[in-house]
Amino acid sequence: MSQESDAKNLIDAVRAGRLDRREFMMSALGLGLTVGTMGAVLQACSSDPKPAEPKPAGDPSTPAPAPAEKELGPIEGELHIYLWSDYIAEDTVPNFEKEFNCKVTVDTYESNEEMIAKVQTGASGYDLVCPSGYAVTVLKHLDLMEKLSKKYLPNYGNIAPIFDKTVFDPENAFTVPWQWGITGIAYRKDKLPAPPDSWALFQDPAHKGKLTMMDDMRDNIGAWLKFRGKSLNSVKPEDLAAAKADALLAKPNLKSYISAPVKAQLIAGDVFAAQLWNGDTMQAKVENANIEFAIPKEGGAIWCDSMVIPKGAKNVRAAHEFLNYVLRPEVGAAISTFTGYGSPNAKATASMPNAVAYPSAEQMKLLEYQEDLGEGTSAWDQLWTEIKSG
Ligand code: N2P
Repeated sequence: MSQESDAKNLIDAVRAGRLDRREFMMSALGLGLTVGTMGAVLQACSSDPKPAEPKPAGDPSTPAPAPAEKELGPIEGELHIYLWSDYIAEDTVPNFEKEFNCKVTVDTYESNEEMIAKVQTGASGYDLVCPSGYAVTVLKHLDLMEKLSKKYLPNYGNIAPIFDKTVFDPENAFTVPWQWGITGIAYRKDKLPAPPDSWALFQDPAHKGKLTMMDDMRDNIGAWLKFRGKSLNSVKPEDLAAAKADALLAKPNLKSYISAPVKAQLIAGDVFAAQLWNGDTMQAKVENANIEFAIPKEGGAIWCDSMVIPKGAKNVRAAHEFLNYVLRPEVGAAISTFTGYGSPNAKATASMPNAVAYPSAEQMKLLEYQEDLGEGTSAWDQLWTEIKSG
């Protein structure tokens, strides 16, 4: 390596806070850099413009300064995102790459549990992941998230009040809300005699082999709990036993347990009705106008997914830049226009002619937010294994 690139690496390390001045001098000497080069490097670092600091207190009208936030280095050249499938507009990443000169990879998953398992290894290599609310709580208990440095997120204020300081992140310390949505039934109106109004549809042998339910423990068992008038967050053994019996009653009618990828089968007409999320249903409807969405009379789930930075992420500044970028109204609007979900970004929603409206108080009576099951999680895991193998 040339002295120049050695010096550049060192500048990056000092700026990113990975090296203090003493460590810098030691490394520089070890690399055989000349005193002149070392001086130039230090000068370059000290003349690096720093992001604005919060205003000092003193003026009684000035709010108290926010607690010190982590100073981040310059934007890295890469960013690795782990996201639900079909959950971002086609131009979101290419436009970011161009503007920020940062190469982005996006891998996809189909359930929170799949994502958590990967993050839990501690070596996922991802800089951003997108848990649902209850999964944020799980990641928090496992201490698997980095705190956000808000000074790099000036667009955070675009978040709508209802998604600001959520129950799963009351201080807005870890999450940037991404999309919200509802779990219900996607169906082909040209294949069913009437719009489905109950989860009982999946227990009706009339449509055997043409039905699917989600390969997602929380949504699947949650639906059967709602079916019997129970909370979809219940951990009571008797509620779970009833949910298992209902799930097993439906199982012979199901073509498979499948989540977002069922869209292709709905479009083709191989599946007449599928437990699915509203936004993915809308994506399928773009391809086939016979596809509709219904919320069963017994109710369904409502959720909000957020972006978070997993502990140990390598490209933390790039992650912040990406989050601040998607918080721009036009970028947020493009994402929700593609996904068919609701945007938690008030300015994005205001700019969209066909934005998904947040449910009214009346509609909310049918819906319930998913919460962390705490110690009940292992009973659910066990039940889900029994249902799938039963
Ligand atoms: C993926 C939508 C995922 C939403 N297409 C699940 N919370």
